[in-house]
Amino acid sequence: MSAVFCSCAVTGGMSVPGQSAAIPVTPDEIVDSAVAANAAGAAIVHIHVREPSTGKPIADLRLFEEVLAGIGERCDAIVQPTSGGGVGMTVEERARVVTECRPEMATFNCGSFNFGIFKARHRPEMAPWEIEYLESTRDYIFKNTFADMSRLSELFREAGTKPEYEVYDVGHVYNLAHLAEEGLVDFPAHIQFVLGVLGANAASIDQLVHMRQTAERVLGADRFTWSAAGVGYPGQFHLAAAALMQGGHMRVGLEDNLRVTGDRRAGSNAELVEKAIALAALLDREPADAGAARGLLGLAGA
Ligand code: KMH
Ligand code: ZN
Repeated sequence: MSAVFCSCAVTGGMSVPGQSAAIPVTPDEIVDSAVAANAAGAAIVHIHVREPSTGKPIADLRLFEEVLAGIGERCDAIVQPTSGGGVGMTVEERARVVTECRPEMATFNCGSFNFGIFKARHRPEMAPWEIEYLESTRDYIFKNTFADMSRLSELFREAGTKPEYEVYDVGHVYNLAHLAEEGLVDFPAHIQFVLGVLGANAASIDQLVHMRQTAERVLGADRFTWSAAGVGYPGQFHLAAAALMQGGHMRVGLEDNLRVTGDRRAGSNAELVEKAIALAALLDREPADAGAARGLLGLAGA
């Protein structure tokens, strides 16, 4: 059985708390949820922070420090903060968690694109700012220009942080190849194929295969590890299963999807991780703990 690691995207920056009461908001809630996800089998916990009083995604360094330290005290998960952030944040704000906290890993977004979350249902429990946040994405571009990516590459290197390259569409693979040509990528790299965002590629098996094969062709098959993250339901589990079948790793979590089954909303991140880990066992893949995942990723703490 080949080893597979599971990431859990715990809270997110492109969702609002009124979408589900299960989304953790305060630092304590985010820490508890991440620790429980790790206990359920997630080797990596992907972290955003939110303003505690409202749940609005923000890039506050003190909150990141509190959450990263809180998780580190209670489990040995690979704690992977975002450098993607959320609506309205500048790239400088987004990068500060990397430069100041120097995490062993962080996300690195591989291109600019429309990122629409305005189709999320308006629920009675949403505050006015949440509806505005969702609606504002009709006119929102997730900005990751070549200048941003070059600068971020340098900052990641200076911090000693391994990037997880977030690739949402096939053109982003070519952006990553360009960064490699410029000498800005350290190999082996780690790619997260994030499929299902409105504005980028679809969460379908054929697109995952196409993007993986393209990455193998332009970067070299033995030069990267990869994982798949499907946004929405059933995309999250369809892509986890497809990744398991193709030798990749998987990401689940409330950042990307709020349902465990078609008729049941998730009560926690741990529930989503449990389902992904069960799929791994059914498909003869051995779940890796954080230590084993560090080895697979070539992280220093392995
Ligand atoms: N929210 C996502 C679809 C990041 O945080 O850098 C992708 C993501 C990016 O997780
Ligand atoms: Zn994220």
